Amino acid sequence: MTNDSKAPVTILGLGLMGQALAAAFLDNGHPTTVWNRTPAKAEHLVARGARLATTIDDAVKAGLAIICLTDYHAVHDLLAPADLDGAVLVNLTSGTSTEARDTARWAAQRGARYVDGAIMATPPYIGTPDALILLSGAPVDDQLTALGTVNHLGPDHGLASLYDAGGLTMMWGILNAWLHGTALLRTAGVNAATYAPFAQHLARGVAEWLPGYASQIDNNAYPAEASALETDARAMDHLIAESEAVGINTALPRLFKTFAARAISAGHGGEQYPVLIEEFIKPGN
Ligand code: FVH
Repeated sequence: MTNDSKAPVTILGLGLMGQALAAAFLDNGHPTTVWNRTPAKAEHLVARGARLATTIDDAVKAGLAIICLTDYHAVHDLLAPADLDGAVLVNLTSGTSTEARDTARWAAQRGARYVDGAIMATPPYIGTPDALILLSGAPVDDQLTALGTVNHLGPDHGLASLYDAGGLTMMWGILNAWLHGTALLRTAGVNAATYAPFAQHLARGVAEWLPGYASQIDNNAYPAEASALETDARAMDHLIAESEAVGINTALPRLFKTFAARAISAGHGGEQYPVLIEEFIKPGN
């Protein structure tokens, strides 16, 4: 049942994620319009009470226009022929901060309000508090709460994409480190399920360090309160040697050592680990 107090929304793009977005709005009583390049994907949503937009102009004018396509090229392909004057666009397609800022300018020139966003969840979590929806640009937060936990990051349209990228680097960094540890332990017959709780404990412990390390970075001061970078570098040599000795891949520990060696060469060997930010902010690899 639609609820007149709920903002009308349109979902443009009914892929795996778009389907979940539309279902969440329908579940929460929003008058929901849907559009997809392949109309057949809308059939079950129409059966649940969604309205199928006949044109793109109809779709973007039927309500808050939430776009969830493969990439920004698809977004521009889709919207280029549309009359966007007065439309409110919420683009939840993955992309870069440059694409977000460029699209915001492009939309404003066409008379549209533009919000850029990133979905930090997979489709099954949409509609639950675990689905973190990051937004940047014009505020529309209260109209999107049907999707999950909405976090508006500020007026810079590029912020949601940057946080998304920052989330991905954390995810893959943790997973790759865990996989390296799992490979080490497997050489001694310790299976992944046995090592995983230990790895989780370590990950939680390191996560506790982040606020203090962030303060060191923001203050540009890295007193070695726990250990100096040179101590870490020696342990990295040990990790490389161990990985070689047991016959597993050494690329990840060697990458750790590459960053540390550069910082030590720059004179930071006696400082705390976060001083490595000096290497991460340099372009190149
Ligand atoms: N699925 C996930 O778990 C992740 C979670 C994090 C955020 N991503 C991003 O969400 C965007 C959509 O992802 P998706 O999983 O829904 O992707 P698909 O199932 O492949 O659906 C793609 C839709 O895009 C439509 N489309 C593609 N190109 C065009 C175009 N040129 N013009 C119009 N529509 C286009 C496609 O239409 P169709 O093939 O059904 O006709 C789908 O509706 C994505 O940015 C993820 O990174 C999801």
